[in-house]
Amino acid sequence: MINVIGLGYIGLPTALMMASHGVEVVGTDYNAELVATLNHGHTTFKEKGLDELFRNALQAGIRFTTEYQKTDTYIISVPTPYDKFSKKVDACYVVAAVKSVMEVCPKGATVVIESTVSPGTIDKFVRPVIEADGFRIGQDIHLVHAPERIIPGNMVYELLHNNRTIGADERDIGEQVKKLYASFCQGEIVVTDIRTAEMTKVVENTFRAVNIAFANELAKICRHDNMDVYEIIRICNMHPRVNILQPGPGVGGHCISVDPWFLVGDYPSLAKVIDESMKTNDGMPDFVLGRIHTIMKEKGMTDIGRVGLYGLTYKENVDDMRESPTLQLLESQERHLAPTLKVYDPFIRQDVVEHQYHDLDAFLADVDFVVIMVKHDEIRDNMDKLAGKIVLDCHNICHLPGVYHL
Ligand code: SAJ
Repeated sequence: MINVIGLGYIGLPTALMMASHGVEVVGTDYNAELVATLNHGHTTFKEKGLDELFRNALQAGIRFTTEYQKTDTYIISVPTPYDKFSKKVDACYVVAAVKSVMEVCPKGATVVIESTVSPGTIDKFVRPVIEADGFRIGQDIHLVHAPERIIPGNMVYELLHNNRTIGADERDIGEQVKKLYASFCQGEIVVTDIRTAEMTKVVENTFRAVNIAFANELAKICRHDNMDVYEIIRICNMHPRVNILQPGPGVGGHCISVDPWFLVGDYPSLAKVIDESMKTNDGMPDFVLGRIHTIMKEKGMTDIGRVGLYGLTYKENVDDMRESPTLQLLESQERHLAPTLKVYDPFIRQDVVEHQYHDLDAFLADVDFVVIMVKHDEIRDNMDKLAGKIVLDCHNICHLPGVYHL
C-alpha cells in the first residue's frame, strides 16, 4: 500500500493515477475539510480529465484520511514555499510530513519526496530529522526524491506521458520506486542520485523562467522602437536552433516564478543571469501598468475605474491564482493609491478582490478599456464582444483593429 501525503495540485492526481492503475493507495492530508470534500465524491480543483480519473480511482478503492498510515512506501507531496527575503526554500512542510511518517512507519520503509526542493535540501533538512529520531538512513529508512514535472492545464496527460527522474542514493531502492511509477508512467524513467534529481527539477523551471524573461526583455526593446516582437520571435523560431518563448504580463504559478529563486538564494554571487531574469519577469505587471497609463493618455481617457483586467489566475484555463500577475498588478496599483481597476475571471467564483465581476457581459458593460491579462478560452471565443473597446492584449490573441500590445 502507498500512502500519499499531501492531496493538492500534485499529490491528488498522482494518488488517483496510481490507484487507477491497480496500486492500493491511501491519500492523507492534514486539511480535514479537503479530505471531507474528497470523501463526499468531489475533487478540489478543476483540471482536464481529473473528474474521470477521480471516479476510476474511487472505483479502484482509493481512500482519503487525515491519518498517516502504517505502510512500507510513502510519497510526500506537500508545498515548499520560499522565503521572500532570503530567497531560500522553506522545507518546513516537508520536514513536518517526514516527522509524522517517522511516528508510524515500520523499519525499512521508503519515503519518496515529490515536492520540489532546492539542491541539498534533503541532506540539510530531511536527513537530520530522520537521524535525530534514531533511524539509520539506508537501513531503517530509505530516502528517494522523485520530483514531478506535470503542467497545470494538462496534468493528467502529462502524468501518463512525461519522462520522469528518480533520485536515490541506493540504486536498488531507486529501481524499486521506478517500478512503482512505471505502473502508470509511459515515459522514460531515469534513476540518478538525490542531489542530481533536486538540481534537475529546479534547473528545468529555471530554464523556462530565463527564456520567458528573454522574451519579456525583447518585448520591452521592441516597444521602445515600435517593432513587432511577436513577428520577430515567430521568424527567429523558424531557425532550427532557436526556440524563444512568448512575452506576457508576468510569470505566475508556484513553480516558474519561485523555484529559480532557490538558486539565487543559495548561489547569490554565481546565479546572475537567473537573478536578472527573475527581476525582469517580476517587473512585468508594473510594465503593463505603465502601458495602461500611456494608452489612457493617448486616448484622452481619465477614469481608471473604466479600465478592466480580464483574468485573475496565473495562466489560462486553470483556477489557480498563486503568484498571479493580475494580483501583483493590483497590489502595485494600490501602492500608488490609485483607484481600483475592475476585474473578472470565469474560473474564480469567490470574491477575492474589490470591483470583481462574475459575469463577462456585466464586466464588459462597465469598462471602456480591457486588458487581456490571461488568455482563457472564454475570451478567445468572445473576441467580438471587445469590438469598440480599447484593448491592451498582453498575449497577442486579439486581432481587432487598433488593439494595443505589450
Ligand atoms: N508564461 C509566459 N510565456 C510563455 C510561457 C509561460 O509568460 O511563453 C507564463 C505563464 O503565463 C505563467 C507562467 O509563465 O504565468 C508559468 O506557466 P507555465 O505554463 O510556463 O508553467 P507552470 O508553472 O504552470 O508549470 C511549470 C512546468 N515546468 C516547465 O515547463 C519547465 C511544469 O512542467 C512543472 O511541473 C511545473 O512548473 C512545476 O510544478 O514545477
